[in-house]
Amino acid sequence: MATAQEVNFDGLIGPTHNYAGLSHGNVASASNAGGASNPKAAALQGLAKMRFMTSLGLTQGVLPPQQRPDLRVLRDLGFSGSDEGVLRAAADADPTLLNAVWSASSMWAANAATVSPSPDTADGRVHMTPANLTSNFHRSLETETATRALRMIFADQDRFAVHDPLPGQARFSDEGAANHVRFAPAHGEPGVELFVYGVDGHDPTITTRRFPTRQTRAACEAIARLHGLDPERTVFARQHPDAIDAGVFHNDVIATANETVFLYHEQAFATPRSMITDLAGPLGARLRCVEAHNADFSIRDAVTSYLFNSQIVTVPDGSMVLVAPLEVRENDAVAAFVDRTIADDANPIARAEYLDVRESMRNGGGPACLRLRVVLTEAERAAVNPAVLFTPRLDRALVAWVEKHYPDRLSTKDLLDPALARRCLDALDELTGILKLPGLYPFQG
Ligand code: SUG
Repeated sequence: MATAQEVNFDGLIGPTHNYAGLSHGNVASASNAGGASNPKAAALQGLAKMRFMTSLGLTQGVLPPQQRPDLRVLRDLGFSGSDEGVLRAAADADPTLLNAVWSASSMWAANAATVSPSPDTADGRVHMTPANLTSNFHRSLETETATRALRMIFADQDRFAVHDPLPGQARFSDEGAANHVRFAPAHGEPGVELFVYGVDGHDPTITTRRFPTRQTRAACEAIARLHGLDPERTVFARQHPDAIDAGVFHNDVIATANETVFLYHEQAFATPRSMITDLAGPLGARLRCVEAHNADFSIRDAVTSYLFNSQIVTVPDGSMVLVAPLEVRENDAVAAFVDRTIADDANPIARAEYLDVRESMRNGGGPACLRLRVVLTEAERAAVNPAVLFTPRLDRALVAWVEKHYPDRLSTKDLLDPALARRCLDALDELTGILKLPGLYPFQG
């Protein structure tokens, strides 16, 4: 068996984390809009999560936050004058523009890119396509720096191919790994990649009524082509429109997998039976489906608890651990389902662990949203920029950096403060020294 492991790269939660209600169709984002956030607590929760994952014996990486606030964007939109004047004028014209340039949304690294590991690709390299995130303005602003960061971290072009994002147009709307699931008997073996989309331009009659779809089939097909995937081992499936209308804005809110274990809700997909048949083609009897039924808990419970946004990970003794948000334990029906799943020997999930990522959860981001999975062989891992791999030393450096720079309260009126804006950029300048990503940010150019 090839020795490869899944490395999770978590988005470091930036100093401007706030609740702006920017994501229509994301129930948590809408319901917490305008509330005060705690960026320091958020970042420390994120670091505690990374620390916990390494305590399981796993390798953990860090992805840097974005340049926020990004006043360049406001200037590109015609606001001019001093920084203070630009912030004020944007707020007067359209507060959502101001919110967008302060958003710390790049913390949800599952949306940074789609990743195909080397056993799956025609040229034997790890392929990544940064997501264009065209569905939401604030998220579309992440693409440029995310691409640059991935190219700096995975710089060895003999081992890694970081593509350009797909064209930034609705036809190719792409939200990255949040709508992509990889199965394999073991991480290092050839896998089967499942691409999940909300809308198909060739069949637009099946669509949502309430909330927007975010991922197109055309985007999924383009990524599969770019990554050189074997069509026999690539499956495309449509999200159930009713699920999206219930708040399942990404597939990772309703389904997840690890190796051959597939955990999903019966209402996740438009045609679940044919999808399972397609997956079972190459995976055969090894596929272990853990299907939650409406009788277990409703789709609403799935959205509020974020069970499916847990990370299922294989730990060094070969067993699997479900790393879930605390909200799962607080929902009796969902918690009972987890207990039944653990007790059932038909799947290898041996235990559940619960993490507090509440600051992120209030914007609709659970444990799995915060991470980008990258399966790497030992040689590939050795080629990654080592300064972004989480060690006790990096942990200490990042905790000290957060304690030094982060506000412990942020509300809408703070977004008009040019001094806070400058402080955030000073913090990011220091961060590129810690993570050895010199010149990452446009303001450093
Ligand atoms: O795109 N929320 C993000 C949450 C992304 C979660 N990621 C995954 N499911 N993989 C989004 O909707 C809210 C920002 C705000 O409202 O302030 C936000 O962007």
